[in-house]
Amino acid sequence: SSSRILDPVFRSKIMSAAEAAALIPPGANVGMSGFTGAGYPKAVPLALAQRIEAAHGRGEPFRIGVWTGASTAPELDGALAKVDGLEMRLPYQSDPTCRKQINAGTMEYLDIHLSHVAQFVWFGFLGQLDVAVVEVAAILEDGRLVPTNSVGNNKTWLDQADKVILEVNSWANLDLEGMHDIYYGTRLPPYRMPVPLLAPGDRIGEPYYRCDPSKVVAVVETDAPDRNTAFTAPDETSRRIAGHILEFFSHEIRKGRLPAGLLPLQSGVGNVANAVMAGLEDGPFDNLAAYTEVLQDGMLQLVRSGKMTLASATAVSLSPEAAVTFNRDAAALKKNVVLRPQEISNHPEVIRRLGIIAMNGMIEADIYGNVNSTHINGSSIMNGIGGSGDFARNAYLSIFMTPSTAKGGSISCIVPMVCHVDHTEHDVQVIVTEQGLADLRGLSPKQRAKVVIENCAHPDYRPALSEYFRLALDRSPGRHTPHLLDEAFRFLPEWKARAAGGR
Ligand code: 0RQ
Repeated sequence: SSSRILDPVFRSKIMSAAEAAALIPPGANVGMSGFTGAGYPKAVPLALAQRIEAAHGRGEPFRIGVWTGASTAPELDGALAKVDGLEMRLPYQSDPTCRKQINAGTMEYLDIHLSHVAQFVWFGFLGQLDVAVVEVAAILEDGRLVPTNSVGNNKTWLDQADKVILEVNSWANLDLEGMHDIYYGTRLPPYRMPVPLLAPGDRIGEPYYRCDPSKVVAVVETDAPDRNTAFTAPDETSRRIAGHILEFFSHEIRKGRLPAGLLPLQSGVGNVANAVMAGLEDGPFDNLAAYTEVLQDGMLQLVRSGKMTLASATAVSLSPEAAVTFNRDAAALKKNVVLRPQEISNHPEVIRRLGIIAMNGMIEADIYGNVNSTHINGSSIMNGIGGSGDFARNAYLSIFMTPSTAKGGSISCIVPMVCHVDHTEHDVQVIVTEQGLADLRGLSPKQRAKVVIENCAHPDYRPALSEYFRLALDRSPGRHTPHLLDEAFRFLPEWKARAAGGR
């Protein structure tokens, strides 16, 4: 694979992953590539984990801060968490070992909007970035870098870090060259200019990262596939949620509020999102486009079948099989797929201009339309807000979806009051469960409560929710958003346990 490292300056820095990891000191802030299971460094984090473990074995403290695009893979987050090497992690993550440590209070976690990360680093809000560890597909003669399957914050890491470690992964198809659009027009306030992107497929930057060669301290060669999680086939619940959404789209077209080819779609990851994509495959809508964060299996299928003509994202998030075929077919796919930095894929200005239809999963919603995407019982993190806030706040239509119950029906995902708010009632227009769809546009809080309970709550929980709402209407000191604060959380499992025990 050294044939992929054409610049002699970079060639002279080739070394092993262990030698490269030795250049990362304790306490460093390290910006790593990686967005979902795509484009993360495959070798240096593992070597660093070994180094940390050895240091801990000698009784020496060794932890680092890790900044990424979003979630990564077990070889990065998992490996570093298992050796207790993470002092601070940002932004979105979904690794089970990290989750355990964060919720035990032993790892700090900063969950910020994905579009904010790069600018926060440029603003100096997050402190100094010491090292960047970034995967690329090739280094050209003039030192420009060909990105792999995710862009994330890589441009910012390469620009901002004091030291740069590159991993050149020969698994990545060289045909990826030309798929990416790296925007170098960002300036800091007050000198910012409009982001000149008027359609999802517009290319406003360059296909390569730039990197000052004098900062490069190591180049490591790898040959390893991305590791994404597999999808299960859409189940009945997901298919019903997808069905309600597709019916809603048709209704909106009839009302003249959506064009026949819809508007550019954003869709989160997970089985419900994938079921919506599968539904679109068989649906009546053509010439679809996506302006989204991740390109998942269902969306790739829409591109392959010609139903979707353009998909813009910051990363691919494909099952292992789809990742292999995406890599294989990169030459053909780059006509229809653009990968961009996450501050552009999730840019509020662009999302507002293009009129995105945002579809995201959630943990729970309350009867007034506030949405919790991140917390269990108000205090434990599940994953993080990811890009859901970037899209929901600025979308043409902001849709949140969930099964009506969780944990085998023992928890209602429609509650009187969410125990943690990620998306306020002001940012949520549509709530969907397998029971039905609540269109909250133009409704007051009291009107919203009625439709959410009637259309979205599971029949087992509808009477209790209606009763809560009735009592709140009767007894709440204010009648705009009626609430009984000492009653609102009685849906929580703890409350139920207390109630069962005869409180
Ligand atoms: O846990 O598997 O242990 O049972 O939460 O829930 O129903 O499998 O749904 O995979 O779509 O995840 C909000 C977490 C939904 C996700 C969330 C439990 C449930 C299960 C997962 P188990 P499901 P999904 C842009 C968009 C934020 C980021 C985002 C997410 C687990 O969508 O992280 O939107 N979103 N990014 O049992 C207790 C409840 C529960 C509950 C669900 N009410 N109480 N547990 N669960 N509801 C894309 C990116 O940013 C990459």
